[in-house]
Amino acid sequence: MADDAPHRAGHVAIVGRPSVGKSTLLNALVGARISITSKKPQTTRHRITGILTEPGAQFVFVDTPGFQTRHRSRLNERLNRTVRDALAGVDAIVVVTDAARITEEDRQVVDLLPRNVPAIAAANKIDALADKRTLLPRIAELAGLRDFAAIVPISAERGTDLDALKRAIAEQLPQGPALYPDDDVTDRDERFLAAEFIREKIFRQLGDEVPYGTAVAIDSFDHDGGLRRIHATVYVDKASQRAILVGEGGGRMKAIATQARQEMEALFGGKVFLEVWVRVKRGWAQSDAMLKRLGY
Ligand SMILES: Nc1nc2c(ncn2[C@@H]2O[C@H](COP(=O)(O)OP(=O)(O)OP(=O)(O)O)[C@@H](O)[C@H]2O)c(=O)[nH]1
Ligand SMILES: [Mg+2]
Repeated sequence: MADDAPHRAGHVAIVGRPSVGKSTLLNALVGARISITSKKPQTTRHRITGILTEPGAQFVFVDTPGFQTRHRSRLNERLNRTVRDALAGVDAIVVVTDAARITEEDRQVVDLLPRNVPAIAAANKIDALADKRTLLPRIAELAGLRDFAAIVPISAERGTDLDALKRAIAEQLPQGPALYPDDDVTDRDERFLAAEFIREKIFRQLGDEVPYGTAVAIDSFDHDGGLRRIHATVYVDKASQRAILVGEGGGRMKAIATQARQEMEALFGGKVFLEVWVRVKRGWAQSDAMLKRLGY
């Protein structure tokens, strides 16, 4: 952008089916690990903003849960509603897909988007393509789904062509002053981020079943000089999940808590004391009261 170009600022929703790399992209764009990521689908359960301030523009990116249509549960209905709500009032939308294939779920996500908001397609994970020539038919396929303002192949993990993506987004943002102070990176507080880091380590360290049966609540978060004292509870659905999560002699939970604490200390910039309890709460994912308490 030329020096005399008008300043732009706006909200940009990042949407897509589960596991395409939305949260990895948010973190790469913002340059900080604020949104948790893992190989497992539906890692993200909340709307999270990541703020990027550049000389000519401020981007307020909104990460969302993977929109999914296959498994029905009360939690999934809420996740999908979170995606729909996040789309309201944004200035632009980035639809993330996997550069290797366009699926029926991708089509359903595109169909969900408001017509009057400009959308940009980001075909992610180009680093994983064995043959780059397969990109062209994918781009043609994407172009058939909607009148995208731009289609940009990227690798969120490697940071490839994120500048091109940012330029394409900036063109769609309204002119106006910054919306947040220029050193803000997210609208979420440390309490929220602490719970998310615990959930990330559970998603990364455990097999397929247990992570989906868990939710994390922060019971207390106190400042004691430079030390943060955090007490958290991990809710699980069944006693068998509790046993797996706690591990022999409490070893598994200890490892999860240690990794989560290190992540918190890096982001918060200070020492953390973390104590985590595991409690069985049958049917928490089907209970409106519990879901509300957990912030879903
Ligand atoms: N090879 C490759 N892998 C990537 C890239 N971006 C993300 N991934 C991987 O894809 C997996 C899913 O990434 P996430 O960022 O958690 O995906 P998401 O779309 O936020 O997933 P949900 O929140 O579950 O919907 C992780 O294992 C990432 O490391 C990329 O550019 N290349
Ligand atoms: Mg995510």
